[in-house]
Amino acid sequence: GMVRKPANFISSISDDRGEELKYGSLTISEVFEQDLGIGGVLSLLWFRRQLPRECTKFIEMILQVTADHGPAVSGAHNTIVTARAGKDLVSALCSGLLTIGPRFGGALDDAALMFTAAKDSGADPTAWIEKMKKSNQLIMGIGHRIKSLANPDQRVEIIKNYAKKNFKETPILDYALAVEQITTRKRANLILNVDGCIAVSFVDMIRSCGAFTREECDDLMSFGCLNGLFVLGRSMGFIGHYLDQLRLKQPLYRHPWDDITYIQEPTV
Ligand code: Q5B
Repeated sequence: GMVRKPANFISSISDDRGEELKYGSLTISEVFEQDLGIGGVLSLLWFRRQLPRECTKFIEMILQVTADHGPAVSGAHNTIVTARAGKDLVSALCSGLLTIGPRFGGALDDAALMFTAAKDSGADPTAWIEKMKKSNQLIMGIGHRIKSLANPDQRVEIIKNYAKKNFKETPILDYALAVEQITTRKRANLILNVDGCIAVSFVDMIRSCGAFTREECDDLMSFGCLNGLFVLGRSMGFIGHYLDQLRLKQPLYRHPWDDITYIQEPTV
């Protein structure tokens, strides 16, 4: 009989072979007939399932609150400098995206892992913070350069309020808020930040919506899908900054000498 050549690739999220493109098992026509929106499409392609409306709306809210945070943040700054060096849109976007990491915008997955492990272990928030300090570990999802108790972040309020109102339970968010109560006593800017609030609320969502097993929830966190949400959202802002610089016909950027401290040390 015929011997079938083993495939080099396997894929399970989309299919363009038939008459109509499919996302998961839904044709692109069905995606529009059912008005799934960006949250529904993302759920099909990232999670291979149709999530309830309160979840797809939450995903869309995450993309909206992370879309931009002004020109001063690391990623927008890089995008702007790259645009002004005459590079193309993709290069400027990539240059911005490459700054997303543990300090800026890329703290979501580790925040989810840390707070979830802490809550699941039954650790008391005060004891857990002390343990983190002793092991010299920063708590991902805590702290902000400019946001603080005196200058609260409305994005965090929006996400927090939605999670509280729409998810069956929010134990990980509640734990993170208990941690924030303690860290902000040390410094007013050690708040639960936008990365952290999205991360813990997202864990509460996937754990309580009934669409995922506990193992699938753990996998999603370990795969980096939460940082993926920030990357996707903030790409909107970075592209905006790129287009803005071209519109404003900005010249090559050169950092002023008087804003650099030159340290003269004898060459060894
Ligand atoms: N301390 C965010 O630091 C920042 C601590 C901490 C325990 C912590 C810092 C941090 C964890 C990573 C994280 C996401 C680097 C941030 C984002 C998106 C954004 C950005 C935007 C947007 C800020 C001073 C003292 C030291 C530290 C202690 C600080 N963080 N202790 N756990 N997590 N957080 N990143 O203010 O005793 O004086 O030595 O790494 O969640 O990226 O808008 O800008 O939308 O674009 O520079 O919102 O918190 O303070 O690092 O000098 O620390 O606080 O140990 O203590 P800062 P540092 P001590 S949201």
